[in-house]
Amino acid sequence: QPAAEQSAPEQSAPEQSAPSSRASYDPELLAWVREVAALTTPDRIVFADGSDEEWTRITDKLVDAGTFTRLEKKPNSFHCASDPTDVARVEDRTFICSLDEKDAGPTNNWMDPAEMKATMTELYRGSMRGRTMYVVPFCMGPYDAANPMLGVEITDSEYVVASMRVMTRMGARALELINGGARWVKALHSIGAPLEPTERDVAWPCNDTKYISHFPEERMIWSFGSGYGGNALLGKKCYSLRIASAIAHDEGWLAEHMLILKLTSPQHTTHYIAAAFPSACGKTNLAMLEPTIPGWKVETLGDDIAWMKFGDDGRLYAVNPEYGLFGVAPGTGWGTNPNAMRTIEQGNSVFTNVALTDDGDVWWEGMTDQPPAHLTDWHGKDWTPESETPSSHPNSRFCTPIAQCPIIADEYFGPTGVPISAIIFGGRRRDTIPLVTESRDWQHGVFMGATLSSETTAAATGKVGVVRRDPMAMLPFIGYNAGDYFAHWINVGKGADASKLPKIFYVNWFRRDSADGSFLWPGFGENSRVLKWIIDRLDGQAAAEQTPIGHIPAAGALDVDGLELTGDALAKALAVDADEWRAELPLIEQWFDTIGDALPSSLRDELELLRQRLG
Ligand code: GTP
Ligand code: SPV
Ligand code: MN
Repeated sequence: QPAAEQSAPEQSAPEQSAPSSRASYDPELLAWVREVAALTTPDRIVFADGSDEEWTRITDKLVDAGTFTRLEKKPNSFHCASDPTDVARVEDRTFICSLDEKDAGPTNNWMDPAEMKATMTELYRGSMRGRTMYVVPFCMGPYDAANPMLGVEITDSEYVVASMRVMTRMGARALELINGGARWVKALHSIGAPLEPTERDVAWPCNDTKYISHFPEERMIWSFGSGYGGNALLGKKCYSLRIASAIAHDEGWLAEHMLILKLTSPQHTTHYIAAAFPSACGKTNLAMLEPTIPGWKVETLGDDIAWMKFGDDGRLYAVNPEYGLFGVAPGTGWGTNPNAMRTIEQGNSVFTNVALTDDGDVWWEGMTDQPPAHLTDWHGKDWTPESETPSSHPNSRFCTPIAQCPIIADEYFGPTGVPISAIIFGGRRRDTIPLVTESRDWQHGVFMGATLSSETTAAATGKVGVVRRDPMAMLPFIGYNAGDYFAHWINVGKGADASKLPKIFYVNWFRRDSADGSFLWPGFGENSRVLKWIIDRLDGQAAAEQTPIGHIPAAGALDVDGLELTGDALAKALAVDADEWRAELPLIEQWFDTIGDALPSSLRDELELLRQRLG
């Protein structure tokens, strides 16, 4: 007897969690659940309903298993330490399995879909033995969107079920929409750690062999071997960026690695801004910024992903498909990001790979000026301020409901999204890139995005601090050919009324003084000064200086009232050094060469124009 038939109804504990009879299930869902169960041979199948009772059951189970430690100091919150080898996205194990290799493009790993399925089928065979298989229906973005973006993740990880409940709209309502005939994405996940009857489980089961595979034509995801966020919470990067970017390309919209914020001036004019920075380069911080300039207000709509579509009025509207925040912990503190601290203080959160305090709270580098005298570090070892290694992994994360953010904008809860006035690209560069630059026009802005460069961070495995091109902060997330992606961006501009398009800017909070290596710009709340200049530019209120790379704030145009900057730090932060930029030209050329034939000729033209302007 097929496993699903045997156990699905009676195992899904609360009665309202699953449809009352099998007949009302979407037939494709039921067939897929049966097929996966037959392959992975779990002991039990549970349909997740997203209820509070289920959360309690799952988190209790994780506490019993030693995976979670319940926090004394934050309500309904948990500490979790992963296996030390399973702490970040694995870009070298991430694949776009398009039918034709050229559709994956030169920036993605590719494998023939049939070959990938054959390989992974053998990995999945029996991979859920001794475990529970959860069927997790979810919706990215509002349920009442014109076309709700549904998915079902099958997983054998309780950590994933708990995290999906925080990060997505998950459970009974999503299942109802699916059973009602809405389209949905299949997302299969196994940690790849079958349990023998006598075997004791480890706190963080995973597998050394990892695959994060995407089948863009089938709108399907297969993930194996990892329990970490971006590898395992398949609604996030896999669906909302890699698969969604392929859908967006087909349908004429944009799925981007962007925060969304609402900015209100002292005169009560409001603007919505979207900003793309690579992983661990400041999106969450900018999204919740507390302005240091009087009278300005920021409200949050999203901190990682934006889906942008044209409205009937010709403007580009952005929606955040996520329901939670999966933020970088280190560096998050009352001084840098008080709104993130207020969000997590309310509880209902999971903290992974941070340190545990002796009184049952979490701590990480940068949370407070003075570290506690004693901690249990993310390896479970004693830690004191004298310890030589950090208490928390540099990519440790808090996972918390976005609705708890004290400055969440009301518009977050609406179905249509918000009209974007400005798009900001940014990277982490110690030199060359000025604090802020305004593009000359849409095409030049796309050139800025397409040539964006940034130092690698701990958000992905591999070397940290290496400068690489990270176009639109999407290098690891474009679900198809990067050249076609650039052409799509150009076309989005061509098809629109130019006066209604967002203006494009490029920022760099991370430029350093070559003399002592310190940051030239204080960042965080002070970034409101840059946002103000950007908004004033849109309204024709701020002065700019033309440079070969675009417009930068004219002398005195950036509001630095009350800001104490040492010496010529501001001038250095804003400087356009022609020699540094001439050194950048061959690197951009090389990058464009790797993109090959699919690169739009207009981007080559932009490079040529830049070369000419630099002289
Ligand atoms: P992902 O969640 O990986 O996509 O990262 P993110 O882009 O949301 O980055 P986040 O805001 O979490 O910031 C990453 C790191 O950069 C943290 O350690 C921050 O403290 C630091 N950071 C953020 N903004 C600034 C800034 O303006 N200046 C400086 N110097 N550091 C910053
Ligand atoms: C990122 O790496 O850009 C993140 C965290 O936002 S993850 O969920 O791992 O993708
Ligand atoms: Mn991210």
